Amino acid sequence: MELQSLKNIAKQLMAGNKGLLAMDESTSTCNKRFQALDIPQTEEYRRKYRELIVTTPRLEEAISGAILFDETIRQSTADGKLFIETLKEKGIVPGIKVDEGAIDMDGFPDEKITEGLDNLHKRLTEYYALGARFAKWRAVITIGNNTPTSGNIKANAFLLARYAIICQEIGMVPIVEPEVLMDGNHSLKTCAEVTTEVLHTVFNQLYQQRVSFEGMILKPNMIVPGLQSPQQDNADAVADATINCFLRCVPASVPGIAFLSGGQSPELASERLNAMHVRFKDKMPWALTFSYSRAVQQPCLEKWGGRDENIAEAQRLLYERAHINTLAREGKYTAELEQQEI
Ligand code: 5MM
Repeated sequence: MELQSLKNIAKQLMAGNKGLLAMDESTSTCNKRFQALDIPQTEEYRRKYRELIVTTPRLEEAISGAILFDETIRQSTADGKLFIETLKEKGIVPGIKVDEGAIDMDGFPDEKITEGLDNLHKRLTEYYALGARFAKWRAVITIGNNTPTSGNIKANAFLLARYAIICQEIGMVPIVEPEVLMDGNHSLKTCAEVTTEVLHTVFNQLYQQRVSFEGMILKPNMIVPGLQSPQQDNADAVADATINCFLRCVPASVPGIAFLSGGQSPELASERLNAMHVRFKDKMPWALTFSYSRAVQQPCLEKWGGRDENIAEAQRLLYERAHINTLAREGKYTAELEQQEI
């Protein structure tokens, strides 16, 4: 492992005011999103949609890295250029989702465990040869009456750490994504307590498995109340809870933190990222940005709807949402931006 080259990749991913674009929906997740909009759930339509994304004009002004899925990394534009080549030409670093999804965890009712460690070294070696320079693995933690259990948190953290050290050995920056889900009626305080426990456990496991913190990126949830909670705290409260938790749990040697959106609306995901930068300017040791899927893609996907005649406007909406998040990363987001056409 060349630590300096991992650091360079991480630096490129966290550069300036840019963020990451998660376009790594597995076939079943992508089909679910297509089905909701009556878009045909075929490989060709998934390809068309990913072509729309990677060929979006000016995407590279807002996006530093794009996370692909196994099907997507092998696909090409209609005129035969591999998506990965299109991204590289734009200066966007290609990445790859390598977990194989979260399944029910045997012995732990209502909890999930992520699969994908088998043959991971071999799979990563192939992805590296294809041009991917970072990877992503998502663990899912559920807040419920009796969850999460420490057994579930530890098992997920161990897998994240094994995945991360394998990536680093191959020369790829691991994005470590422990997601505490927003589902439930729990409070902001409960989300903070659970996220704190999860992050401490994950960083302990990363340390045990000899992962270099300097050569990784954390992709966490924001600390938010459950979607069904009667008390929906404002962006300042979310910002304070989130960054105070990270200041306690995330080592300063980690170069970057890039949030998932987790089902927040595009507007809330931008407003909350912005509040963190406004309230903690110069107080954070790591770069802090976005790695959204739904909160960047949703308006674009809805506009496209599977129709060629909508591609240009859908691409404009994708760029607009990515651009708004670069402003949030600078603490320059305002609600008025949502009314303007960018
Ligand atoms: C949490 O999901 C990740 C971030 O997306 P959001 O910003 O929409 O929350 C995302 O990268 C996710 O890991 C991929 O979409 C793959 O998910 P599946 O469920 O298909 O494995």
